[in-house]
Amino acid sequence: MFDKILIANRGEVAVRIIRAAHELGVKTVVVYSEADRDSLAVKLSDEAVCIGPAPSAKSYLVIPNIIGAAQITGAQAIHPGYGFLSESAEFARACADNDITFIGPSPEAIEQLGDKANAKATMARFGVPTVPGSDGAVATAEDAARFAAEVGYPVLIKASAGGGGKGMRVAESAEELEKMFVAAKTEAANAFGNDEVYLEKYLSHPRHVEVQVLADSCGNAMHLCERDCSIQRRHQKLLEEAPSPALDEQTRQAMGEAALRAVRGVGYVNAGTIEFLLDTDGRFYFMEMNTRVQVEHPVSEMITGSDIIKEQLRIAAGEPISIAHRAPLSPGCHAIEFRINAEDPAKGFMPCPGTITRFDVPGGPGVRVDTHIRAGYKVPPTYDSLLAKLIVWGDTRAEAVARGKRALSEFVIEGVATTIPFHQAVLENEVFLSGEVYTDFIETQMNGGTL
Ligand code: MV4
Repeated sequence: MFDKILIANRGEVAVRIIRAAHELGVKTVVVYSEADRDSLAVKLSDEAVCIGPAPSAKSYLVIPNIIGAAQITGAQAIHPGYGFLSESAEFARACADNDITFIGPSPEAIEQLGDKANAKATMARFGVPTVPGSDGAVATAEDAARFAAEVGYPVLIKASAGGGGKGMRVAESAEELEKMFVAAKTEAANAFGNDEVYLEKYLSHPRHVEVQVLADSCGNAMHLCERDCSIQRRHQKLLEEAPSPALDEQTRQAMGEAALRAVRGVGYVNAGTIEFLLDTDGRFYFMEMNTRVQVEHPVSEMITGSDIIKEQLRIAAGEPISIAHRAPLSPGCHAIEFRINAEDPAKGFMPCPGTITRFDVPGGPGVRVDTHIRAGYKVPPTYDSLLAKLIVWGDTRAEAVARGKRALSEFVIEGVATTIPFHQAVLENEVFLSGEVYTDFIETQMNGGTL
């Protein structure tokens, strides 16, 4: 195991990684911007290095500053967390070039899976189900029209460099296709500097179900069941649960096996997530693979009794996954994560930076709070608005829901508006309680989130 690692992140995930490292007897260095000087991560870490001013383009995204901080402190490995440089092949390569272990997959894997058209074509070769479409980039509007005629309208044009919903266009008919093709290409060029697009049959009312995977360099690959992340607004997830209320045991097993074919096929090592769309007939299709640890990883930890961050450290150190002997895992309980953001649901989830004057966290059985916030904390306007993740679990979904209601009512945050009232409304919603949630749930069942 490493003696010392550096954490190239901030907020709750920096704290989460420090805790895992300390439990493994690994010392930590955290890098921080001037805005995060008084953060909990800086307080809990053995060492801390300031790497620049508040804007992330001048601190958390500056590769030479982070590599330099690792070198001067003697950190042997870097955990990138999520966001920032976590899916930068360039950063993973810079680590390798400086004899620092990147706690994540290889730069080649990040590159290969970061290109969505390529990732999809690769997965299809390994027998992972994919949405019918172009299975690779489409160069011209004529080619697009040919694929669209084959699979039938409506179709979705997606950017190869996209992901998370950016650069997508729906074409309802042949008449619309050329216009949407050009629009998607233009948007992709502007957003990503890469105008490559591919085409898929558009699925109506899908669910977003993703499988957490772990693979080590000793030949073990396993999955930690699935998460249902259908409750999103404008591609921002707000509530995630595990297992998915939409899967029967047979589909769960088939999805897990498909995820493992993907992992073994690409020779993937470390933690990752295979995203699937689940259609209304219970068929699932590969969407994207995320090559980082995700915000919602705790729900998988709670239903499988695992520690994904510790496993990431073991894997990066060349050790086997400690729970490999328990595979295949099945869900041991039901967990729900609520993202508590400094956002005002009444104002279209507008970010609300400001000073937290009171912060009383819930506790008791089946409750976990991952946060970097304390009373008196000033939420900077510079970064994402995630204040805390409330994770609850119980033997059944109903028990997890009851715990969620109880814990949300105990949670007191004053000084800024938060998403707590939104989550309380979700837990009273009959459609949510029935488990029939689709990616348009907030729009169609919750008035867009405006309470
Ligand atoms: C789709 C789709 C319907 N049909 N693909 C959105 C994010 C990106 N990763 C893929 N996305 C979608 N792809 C086909 N063929 C609908 C979506 C989609 C969506 C997916 C997951 C979660 C929320 C979503 C919200 C809108 C659209």
